[in-house]
Amino acid sequence: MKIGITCYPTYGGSGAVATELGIGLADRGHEVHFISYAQPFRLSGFRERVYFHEVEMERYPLFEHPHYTLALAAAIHDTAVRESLDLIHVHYAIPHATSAWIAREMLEENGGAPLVTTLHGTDITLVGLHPSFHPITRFSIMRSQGVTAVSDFLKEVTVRDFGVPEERIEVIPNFVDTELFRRGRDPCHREVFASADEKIVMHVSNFRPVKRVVDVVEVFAGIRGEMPAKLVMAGDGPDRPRAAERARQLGVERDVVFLGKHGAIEELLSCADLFLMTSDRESFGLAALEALSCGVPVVGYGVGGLPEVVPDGEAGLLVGVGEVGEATAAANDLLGDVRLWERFSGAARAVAVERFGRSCVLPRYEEYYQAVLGGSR
Ligand code: GMT
Repeated sequence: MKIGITCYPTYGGSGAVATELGIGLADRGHEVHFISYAQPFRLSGFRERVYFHEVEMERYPLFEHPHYTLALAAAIHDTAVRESLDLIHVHYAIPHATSAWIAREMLEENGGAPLVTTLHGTDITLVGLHPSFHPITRFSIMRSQGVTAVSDFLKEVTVRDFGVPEERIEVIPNFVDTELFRRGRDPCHREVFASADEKIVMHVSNFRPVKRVVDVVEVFAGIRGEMPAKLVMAGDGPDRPRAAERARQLGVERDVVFLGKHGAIEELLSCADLFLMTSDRESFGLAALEALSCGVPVVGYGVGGLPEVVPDGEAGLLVGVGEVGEATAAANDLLGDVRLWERFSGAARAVAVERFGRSCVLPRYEEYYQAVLGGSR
């Protein structure tokens, strides 16, 4: 198949999944055309059958705001015609599904490649819910020939809040490259962050308010009170200064490293002892899955789709939102008991390999594409 993929190219789960999907499809013989305003952050080096089309943005003094939605529609249309795309797959509904719908309307005369929209999270649970965006988000979803959601939770919320018929949404979970994300890989930077007797606690996110990164620091301070440990914070975003300030207030700033955005998270996760995810909403939690794949148990808030990814009491321990004390106790239990940690670590890896491995999930997309192309969706 010739597949066009549109996603956000910046650091974030939806862009990561879309890119890994495109790479995986190309490895399986498909031709993949990424269409976005910048090269997706996980797309590096030359890859056979993978192409990138940058969306051109015309600047004109009359336009106070750049018209990305239109520019993207034009780029999708252009790519679909030039490359004879069989299918267009957009990740994150806003504005990608709308741009792709416009492109398809223009394509009618050229045969019209069907559109698949994958819902990822805040496109449904936050941004799309805003009254000004709700109707156009629903419209764009309904006009997609195929719709997938990354978790049962996200499907349920889409049915409930957007009135999309249940049978229109296929749940295809996110996946992880379990060969890349694995324990003990080389290089691994354990000794850079911690001495042999110290535990490494890790958090990876875009530091937006939804991630509650101050809670991460508070849980870590509770761990640090019990044992030698370091907290590695990877990523960047608006709440980083608040997290740094909280670390200072709690007297743990010397044990907390803020790395900023990092292009090779697998080199960090592969030597972590515990992953913290304290989001107040999370439709899936890709970073948690990548941690599991590295045999790193997860402690976090059991909201949204996270319990579908992290089996509570098996590969991680999940508590209620804002229950910092409970999360701290859970983290200390896991880190303070080697046997328990090893059991959880083994289960974490098994969950990632058996349920969310690339080779399990990629064929589901291929089958779904075939169903959409065959008109049975
Ligand atoms: O929805 C967002 O906040 C952005 C999005 C992204 O691009 O990172 O994250 C969502 O999609 C990820 C990939 O499917 C999921 O792992 C995240 O759980 C989800 N974020 C939220 O639901 C907050």
